[in-house]
Amino acid sequence: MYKFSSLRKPSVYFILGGPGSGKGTQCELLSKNLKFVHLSAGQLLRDAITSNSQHKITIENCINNGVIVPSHVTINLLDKAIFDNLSSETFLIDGFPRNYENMQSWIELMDHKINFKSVIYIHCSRQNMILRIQERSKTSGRSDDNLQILEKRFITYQNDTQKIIDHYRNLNKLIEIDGDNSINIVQAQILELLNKTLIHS
Ligand code: UP5
Ligand code: MG
Repeated sequence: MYKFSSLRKPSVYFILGGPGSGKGTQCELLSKNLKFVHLSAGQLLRDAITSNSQHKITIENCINNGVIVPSHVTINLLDKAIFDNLSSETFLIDGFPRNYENMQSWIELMDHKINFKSVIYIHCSRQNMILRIQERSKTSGRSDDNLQILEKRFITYQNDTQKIIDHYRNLNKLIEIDGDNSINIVQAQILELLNKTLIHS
């Protein structure tokens, strides 16, 4: 049973950007500053591997090849994470949708249940993204934090995810942020632009 049926639909922002652009870092800060709930699609998939989900092998293969997990798997995890969590009305979905299949399936399965707000796009130079992932790889324990898989993640990002970013830009639903700045400056820019869009919405 849909828990929000008699209440307002949960609001959703998508956060997109390349590997290491700062999506997770900024979402964590936003969740503290604005009391939004941060849902990292990538982390939900990594958790599904750890908990031996029926899709474990599929997810592992995709992550270790830098390609995108079939939409029904990711959307099922996101759906549960949103509707099992009644602590907030606003969710930041980090790292999704990454391709047209993700976006179309989301529209089909989820759009009627949520209130889509906009996409926060953190753009960042490739050089900075590589440096950050290299640094993070020392402690992250992530199987995809190595140069070989990182290259594949960049290819997927360029071939698939950039088109989704362009799509939302054309719809005038994209909040663009310069992710090459320091963590605090990036956060301040996001907060400023979110405030503007909230005032005008
Ligand atoms: N850092 C962050 N911001 C900084 C700044 N402004 N200045 C200096 N340093 C900064 O940041 C990375 C590192 O940089 C951190 O050490 C941070 O301190 C520092 P982080 O915030 O973690 O960057 P993020 O953009 O979140 O990078 P991440 O590697 O998580 O992005 P990816 O998009 O590559 O990874 P994700 O976890 O989203 O997906 C992993 C894989 O899961 C995908 O490749 C794919 O196979 C699969 N996936 C799907 O199939 N479908 C999905 O919907 C989602 C994922
Ligand atoms: Mg992340």
